[in-house]
Amino acid sequence: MQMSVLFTISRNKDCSLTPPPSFLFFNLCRPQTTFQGNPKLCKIRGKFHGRQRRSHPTSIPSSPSCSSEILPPEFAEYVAVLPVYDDEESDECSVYDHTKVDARHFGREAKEFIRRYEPGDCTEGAGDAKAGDYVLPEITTLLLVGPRGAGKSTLVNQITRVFDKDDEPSAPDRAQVSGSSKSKGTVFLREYPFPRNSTAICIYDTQSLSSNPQKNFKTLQKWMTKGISHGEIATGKVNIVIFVVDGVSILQAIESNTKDYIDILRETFMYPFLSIGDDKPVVVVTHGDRLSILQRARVQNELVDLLGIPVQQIFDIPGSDDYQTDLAILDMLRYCIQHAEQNLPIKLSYLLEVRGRETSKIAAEQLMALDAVIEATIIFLGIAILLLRFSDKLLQS
Ligand SMILES: Nc1nc2c(ncn2[C@@H]2O[C@H](COP(=O)(O)OP(=O)(O)O)[C@@H](O)[C@H]2O)c(=O)[nH]1
Ligand SMILES: [Mg+2]
Repeated sequence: MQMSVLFTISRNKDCSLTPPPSFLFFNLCRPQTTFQGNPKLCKIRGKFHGRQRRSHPTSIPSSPSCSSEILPPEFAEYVAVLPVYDDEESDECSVYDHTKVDARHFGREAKEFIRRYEPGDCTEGAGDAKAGDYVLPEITTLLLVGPRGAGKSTLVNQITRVFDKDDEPSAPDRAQVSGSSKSKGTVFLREYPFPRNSTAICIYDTQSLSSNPQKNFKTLQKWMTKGISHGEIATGKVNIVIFVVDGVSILQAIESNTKDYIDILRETFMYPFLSIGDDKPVVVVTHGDRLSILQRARVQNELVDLLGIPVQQIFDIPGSDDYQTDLAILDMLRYCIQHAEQNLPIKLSYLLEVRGRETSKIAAEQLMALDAVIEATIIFLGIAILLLRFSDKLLQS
């Protein structure tokens, strides 16, 4: 038996939490609930991934970085030391243990990151720009979009529960889930800050998309351009869209070759107003608890091909209440926050200041060049005068 340094968790310059290597391993083996740390299950997913060569690096694309500030203790470098066994069987066992430990730490850090989050936390350091140079939202707004029954309201309750587990374990669900004969599901837009008392981040549950894409586009365009509001609460701009789809329906549609369902889904997902900057919506696949591991992997890979997004932008979040699902939720939220901040607009005053600085730099360079020309001319004239005087004297003598 030997001892080995296993992983570090640190806050990156771009404000992302670096999942420990074994969490990446775990994360790439989505769906998390059943894949966690099990190399055999990862191999199953690998089979599908052979086809999917365009998957992007797991790290978030470079975002405006968060400066070289001294990190708060909870983001401080963490090093765990655990035993590693030599034989192959023990290796698997140890990878599993390590993955569990890694995942637990990642989960804690990610939860703490969201609890402490303030709009602008991840913007500092892009060029000279500071958080104050961006147009910061009062509250960062995530918008849930998806077909009826996809699980949008269930997801709101799951997100709330992840934080309620620490704060208020017996608190009731907030969003109305459809399915019971009494409930019509979500009828109006509803705002849900999370954690419940947050003033920094909220998620909007929406009425479901209809089977008429044109009608959907009209509503979506209104929400995305004019902002959304809940009752009399001030209207807010959407910072990122989460597209929720039911994995079971997708699989059924693929297997029965039901093109209509898939086409509407794709068309709606690709609707330009749902993209913010270059970011297409984040995808959450629900109902994984009703599918096998192979089927879940297949749904994810089909979505990669269908929607043209990297697998890291697709989160498998089944309606289960367990630690691995909580991790998947936290990972998805962290991704949403980072991407929302990357697309914040820069203030006009900052742009003018930068333009002014550039203009005066160019003017100074031009002046210096002019200065050099004048100096050269003076020297040339001086030499010419001296030569003329000299030749004059020669002629006189
Ligand atoms: N088994 C399972 N059921 C789910 C899941 N997500 C949602 N549901 C169920 O699907 C139905 C519709 O969910 P709801 O959240 O109201 O969908 P919405 O119309 O998109 O808001 C409800 O009966 C939920 O309990 C999931 O991941 N797994
Ligand atoms: Mg609903």
